[in-house]
Amino acid sequence: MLIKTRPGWAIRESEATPESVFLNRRSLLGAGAGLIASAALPRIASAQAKDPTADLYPARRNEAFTLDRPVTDEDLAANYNNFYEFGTSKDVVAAASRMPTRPWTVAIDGLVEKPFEIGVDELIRKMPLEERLYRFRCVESWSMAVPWTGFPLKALVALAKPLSGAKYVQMQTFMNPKVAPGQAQRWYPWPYTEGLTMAEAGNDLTLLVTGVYGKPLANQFGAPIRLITPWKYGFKSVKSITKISFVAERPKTFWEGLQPAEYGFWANVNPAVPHPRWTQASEQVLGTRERRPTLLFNGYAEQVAEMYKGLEGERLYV
Ligand SMILES: Nc1nc2c(c(=O)[nH]1)N[C@H]1C(S)=C(S)[C@@H](COP(=O)(O)O)O[C@H]1N2
Ligand SMILES: [Mo]
Repeated sequence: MLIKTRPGWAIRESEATPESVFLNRRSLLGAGAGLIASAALPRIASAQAKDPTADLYPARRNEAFTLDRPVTDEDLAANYNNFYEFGTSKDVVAAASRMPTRPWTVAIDGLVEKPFEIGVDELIRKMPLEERLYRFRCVESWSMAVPWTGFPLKALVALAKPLSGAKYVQMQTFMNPKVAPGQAQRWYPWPYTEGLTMAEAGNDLTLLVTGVYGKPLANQFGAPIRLITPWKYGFKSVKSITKISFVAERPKTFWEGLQPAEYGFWANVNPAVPHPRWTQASEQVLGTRERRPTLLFNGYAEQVAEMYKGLEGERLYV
């Protein structure tokens, strides 16, 4: 993601280049990039086969969630990631593969009946896993269509038994600069933090995701568990979650902490509200030459618009 007041050290060529030019150059390099991708695959594939929950995949697809476009090629989606803990380029596969994802516990704390920690495998086996096809829209204005596997966040909320004072759910990524070199860069407000209102956390669309493309999550996608809120810009979808806290106050999120004028708490997709430095009216569909008009709430208005009634004074689309 681009930050406005970035000093020289923050600029990388891929960021300094307009996205469309970068993508085209990438597809021109197609053959070479493909070789790199397939050379990386066997190791990733075997790591996923060893995943203690591998037997749960592929999960049953919930046919209620349909797409208006083809699913993005797996090779492309798995090699074009934002995961700043492992660098600011889209190529984080190798660095992220060094992240140990077991044992992994998720702490549930804050305003709940009784705080607890749960091993991620126990959690995954308790929860109703299903596959859903969702559109995914990054604030940088590229988009994908992805078959995620996971369970509704509301199932975890039920398990957590929040108290009535809980108004928001805060979710955080692990903190370990030895594993994640990006976290040694102190000017970022680590650990990566995101949040939702209780209403958003309880929405049917809101998923905790543990798999993709019919397999457990590969590390670069945010293994072993990450959020997906398909009507919001991708930066809300926090990866590699270790802590879920029920809180009374709106959490300060990672990107908000870095650049509040450009990235806010709500981050709902809206083609009519430009980013301060680029339009959000259309999106580059990854893997194609197509620019498509962006849809309000990324096409999920029917399921989510109701939640924002009465909040018109908020910056809902930044
Ligand atoms: N912990 C963490 N979560 C993160 C990010 C990150 O840098 N660190 N990047 C976000 C952004 S900007 C996007 S677009 C999505 C990318 O998800 P993907 O790589 O699975 O496509 O992850 C989001 N979650
Ligand atoms: Mo993003």
